[in-house]
Amino acid sequence: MNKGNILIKNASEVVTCSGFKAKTGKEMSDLKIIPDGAVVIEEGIIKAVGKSDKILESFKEKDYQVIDAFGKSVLPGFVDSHTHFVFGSYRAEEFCWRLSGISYMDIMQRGGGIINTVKATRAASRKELYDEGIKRLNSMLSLGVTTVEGKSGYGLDYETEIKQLEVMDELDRTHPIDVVKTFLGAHAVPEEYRGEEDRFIDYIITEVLPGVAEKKLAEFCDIFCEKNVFSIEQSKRLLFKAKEMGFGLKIHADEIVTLGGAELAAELGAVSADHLLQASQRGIKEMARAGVVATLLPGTAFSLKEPYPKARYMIDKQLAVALATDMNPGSCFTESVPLIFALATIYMNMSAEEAVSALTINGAAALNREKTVGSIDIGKKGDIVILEFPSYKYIPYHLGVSCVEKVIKNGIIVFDKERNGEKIC
Ligand code: IZC
Ligand code: ZN
Repeated sequence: MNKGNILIKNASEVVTCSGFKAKTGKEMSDLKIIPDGAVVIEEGIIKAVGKSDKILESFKEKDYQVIDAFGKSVLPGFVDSHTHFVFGSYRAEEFCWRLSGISYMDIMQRGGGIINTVKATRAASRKELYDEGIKRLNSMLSLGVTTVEGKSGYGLDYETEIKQLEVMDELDRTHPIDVVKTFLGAHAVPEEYRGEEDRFIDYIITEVLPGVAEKKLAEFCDIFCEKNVFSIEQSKRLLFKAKEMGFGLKIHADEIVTLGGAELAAELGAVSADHLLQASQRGIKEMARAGVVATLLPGTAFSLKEPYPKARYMIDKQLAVALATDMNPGSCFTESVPLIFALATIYMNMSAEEAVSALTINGAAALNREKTVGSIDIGKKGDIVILEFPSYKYIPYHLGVSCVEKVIKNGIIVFDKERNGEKIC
C-alpha cells in the first residue's frame, strides 16, 4: 500500500491513546489528550505529535498535504480485533427464528448455524468471497477501522480453510485496511465428522494446521470452546500444538456456558480470550495475572439477547479489555463500531475513555500490534481518524451513528465524508 506525508493541524484535540502496551485498570481512562494538537506523518509513519504552534515551528506546511482540523477530534484508527468477515451467503432466516425465541445453540444443534455458512463458503468462488470482502472492508473503513482481524472457520476442511485465508491475504494486500489472519479450523464439527469431535481435532492438528503454518497464512489459531462444540480438553490439545508451531493463541471462551475457557487462556498464555459473557471470577483473575487481553463483543450479547460480559469487574481486576464487533453472518451481523461504543458505554458501564482505549491500543494488543498501531505515537503507522465533532465524547453520544469524517491509512486519506464517502483509495 502507498504511504503519504500529511500534516494535521489545529485539531480541537488529539486523542493520542499514547502507549506501546495494553492498558489496564485506570490506565484505560487516560487518553493522553493534546488540546489544539497537530500530527505529522512522513512516508506513512508518525513523525511528530504535539501542540499545533510548536509543530508548525518545526515542520513546513509546504512539505505536506495539510489538513486543518479546527473544531475536530483526531484519534488513532480503530482496531477491530475479532471478526469473521469473509463468508459465503447470509443467515437472515436464522436471525428471525431467534426473534421468535429459538436460541443460537438450538439452531446449531439442529444442523444450522455455522454449518449453513460452511456449505455456502465451500461452494463460493475465490472471486465471490473477495468481492464481498472488499465491500465489507469498505464499510468498516468508513467507520474508522484501519486494522481488522479476520478468521477462517467456514471451511472446516483443508481446501476451504486455505481458500478463506488466501482471500484474506489478498484483501490485506489490495485494500487499505490491514487484515490480520486467524485460523479457526475448529469453529464447528462438519457433517462428515459429526459425533467424532476428537477425530476432527486430530484432522485439524495433523492435516490442516501444518499447511496453514507452512504457507504462513495465519498469525493466530483460535477455537470455539463451548458446550456442545469443543471441550476444554479438545481446545487445550489443539491450542497447545498451535503454540508449539508458533501461532499466537485466541479462544472463543465462556460465551454461553461457564466452561473454564478463561482459565485455559491464562494457562496457555493466549494473546486474547474473547466473549467471556460467562467467565468465572477465578478465570478473570487468572487472565489478568497472565496478561491475556479480554476481547469483549457486546454486539453479540445484544443480538443473542444474552447477558453482557462484566466489563467493570474485569477492568477493576486489572484486565486489559478490548472491544470488537465480532462481525459474522450468524450471531452478530454488524461492522458498526458506533453500535459497539453505544452498547459498551450504556449497557456494560464502560466510560467513553475506556471504550476508546478498548478499540484502539487494547485492540492492537489483542493482535500483538501494540508497538505499531493503536495510538498516535512517533514511529507508529500513520493510521488516523478525524471526527466531524470536537471531542471523542461524541462517539458514544451520537448513538449508533458514525462521527467519522476522514480516515487516514499510512499517511493517505482513504475515506472522506466531505466527498460523500466516495471511495478515494
Ligand atoms: O457464524 O455463527 N459464535 N462463531 C461462534 C460464530 C458465532 C459465527 C457464526
Ligand atoms: Zn467469533
